[in-house]
Amino acid sequence: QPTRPAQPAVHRIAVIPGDGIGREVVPEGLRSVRRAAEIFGIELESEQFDFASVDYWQQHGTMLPDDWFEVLRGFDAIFFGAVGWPAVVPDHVSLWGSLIQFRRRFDQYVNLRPVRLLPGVPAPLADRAPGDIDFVVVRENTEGEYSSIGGRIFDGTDRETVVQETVMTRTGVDRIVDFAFQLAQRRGGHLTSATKSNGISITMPYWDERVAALAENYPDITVDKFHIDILAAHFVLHPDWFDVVVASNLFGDILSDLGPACTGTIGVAPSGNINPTGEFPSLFEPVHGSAPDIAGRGIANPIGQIWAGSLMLDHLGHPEAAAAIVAAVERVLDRGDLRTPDLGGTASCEELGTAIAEAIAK
Ligand code: GGG
Repeated sequence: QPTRPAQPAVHRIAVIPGDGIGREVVPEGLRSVRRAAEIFGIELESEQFDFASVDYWQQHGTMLPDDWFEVLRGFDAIFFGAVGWPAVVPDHVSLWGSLIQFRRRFDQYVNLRPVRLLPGVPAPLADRAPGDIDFVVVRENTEGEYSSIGGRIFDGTDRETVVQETVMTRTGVDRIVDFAFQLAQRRGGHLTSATKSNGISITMPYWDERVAALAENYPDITVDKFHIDILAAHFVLHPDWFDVVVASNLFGDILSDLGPACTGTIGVAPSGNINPTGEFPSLFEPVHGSAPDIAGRGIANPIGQIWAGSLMLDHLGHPEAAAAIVAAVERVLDRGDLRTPDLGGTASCEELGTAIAEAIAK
């Protein structure tokens, strides 16, 4: 992996709640991060920003201020909630105007999305035992199918035509696949690649070719590949097969919602948008979006955001504090008395968040 500079004594965190349930889960994530910092003697400073939200867009006509890059690059990490409020701004405008800018300008080319079946999840939601499902989706985060290259012509006629290009560069593919191989080496020694080279006849065969080329550097890793359609089926039927799954931007996005759904709810899933060199801040968020359907009701599951806080502390060089947060999540869920509605309970976001923060211990 690229070498990261030594971590500073005081970590500066930029907090961006964003939209919808992002504003409800971010305070709960921070509650656990601050509690873990207190227990483990970690010094944190945070500053909250109102941009990258639809409210900001309504006031300024843009998602971000002109100087966002200079402002945010001074932080050690970004703690992000969710973006999107389609009743006011089309989703592609809010996403491309905020999160995608962060990922690209800060070269957060790794999107790390762990999937783990947590204890205490009701059986009908996830018909497996903890330990059966434990893998990581490594999503390419700066190119691929997320591209703004294309266009539309003959608008409003029966010849209306739209075209959008997928972009894969050798640097972009090699660095994410190499990251995934190294992660597989530190975990179970098994890498799965998501492809669709039978139907997508230029970029996906190239992806497969680069995976095969890099595999030669890792003779100890077992590599398999599946077309995305059957891979999705295997996620549902055999989630225990997987250890590290590497995928392009779009396939990784889909798989990293499907994986946690197989563990009962996507409400628990975290996401680390990592700049492995440390030249720029990395960004930590839940996998879920702003969920306008439940926003404002105080019932969102805060675990995805809390677990994202654990990933952030790990990235900042505090693995014990990170592990203590995940252990607290597991303890509280295992008790079974506090669950948000997505987990079949009636607890509020704040009740579950408070209980988890209080359960963090050395
Ligand atoms: N917390 C993540 C979030 O707000 N996601 C909104 C979304 O649509 N994300 C798409 C993506 O991650 O590419």
